[in-house]
Amino acid sequence: MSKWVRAHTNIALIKYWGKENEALIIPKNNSLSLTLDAFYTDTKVTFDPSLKKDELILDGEKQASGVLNKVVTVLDLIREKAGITDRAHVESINYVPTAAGLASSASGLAALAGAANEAASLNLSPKDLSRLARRGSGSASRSVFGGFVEWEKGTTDEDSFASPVDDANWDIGMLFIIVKQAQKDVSSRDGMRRTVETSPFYDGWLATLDQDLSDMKEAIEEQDIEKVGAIAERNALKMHATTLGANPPFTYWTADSMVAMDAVRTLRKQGFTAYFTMDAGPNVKVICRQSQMAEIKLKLAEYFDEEQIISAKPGPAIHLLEN
Ligand code: 2P0
Repeated sequence: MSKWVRAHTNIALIKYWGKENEALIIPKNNSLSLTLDAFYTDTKVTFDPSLKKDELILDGEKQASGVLNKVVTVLDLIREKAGITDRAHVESINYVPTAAGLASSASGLAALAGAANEAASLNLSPKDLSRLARRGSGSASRSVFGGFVEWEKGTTDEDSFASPVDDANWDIGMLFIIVKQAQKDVSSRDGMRRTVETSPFYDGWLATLDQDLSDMKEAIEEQDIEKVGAIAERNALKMHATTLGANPPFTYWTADSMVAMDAVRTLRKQGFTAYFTMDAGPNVKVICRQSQMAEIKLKLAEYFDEEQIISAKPGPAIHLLEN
């Protein structure tokens, strides 16, 4: 039955960067993320025999069929499993502050997997939902769960999925610094492919990941936010270093990203718990204590407009909405 499903975005503290298998989206390494409450996607899928093609209405606007590749991939997998041949009408609403420039593939493809599962009455387990979301977008595999989540890379379609690590019900939060977009992004899909194929730094990145991951899990278990932040920050810097070695080289950093990273280092010198991470775009995310978030936000307002800074707390797993 058609039902609205909500999935929250997640930010990786140990990054996913590179695929072992492009078609199945099997990653080169395990990644670990925090699901957040502030950004999410609501989606409803309806299979409709009168449709000739799948269609997506995103925030009230019908999308061109050229941008539906990831959506059709997930719908085809559901159709195959359920023996459905009808095309689907997909309605989706992204709850991301206007002009935030935040990619929403993690929450978007997870919500789609959940909504398609409902529409096809497949009753998939969370694990199978994670595997399905992964086929749409790798990071979406992690948005099926709340709190801290690890995506186990696996080696096949069957054993590559995410699972919960910790509910994050402690004093941790994240501030998003939404910097102004300067130029067109290299998509994360193209960026990671180019890095794997051409960057001499890629092997160096992979070589340190097991250590980062086990240190991170230990830090989470100890609820040691200083340690969580420090590991996340250096993991992100290593990931971004690989892009500079690619051919042609590229970076997701802009001048404003550098200002934000520097502001976080200054906060740290002033005694705040604050560490940054960055993804395939210029925005900077600050790992901090929820209890210090208001004060840190004020400090960051010395560098950025207040509406560029958004607070987030740990968020829940994918779930059905009432109506
Ligand atoms: C992550 N990113 O772990 C990493 C860090 C960006 C930088 O996952 O090709 O949209 O659809 O699997 O999941 C963004 O990549 O890529 C991403 P595909 P996805 O969050």
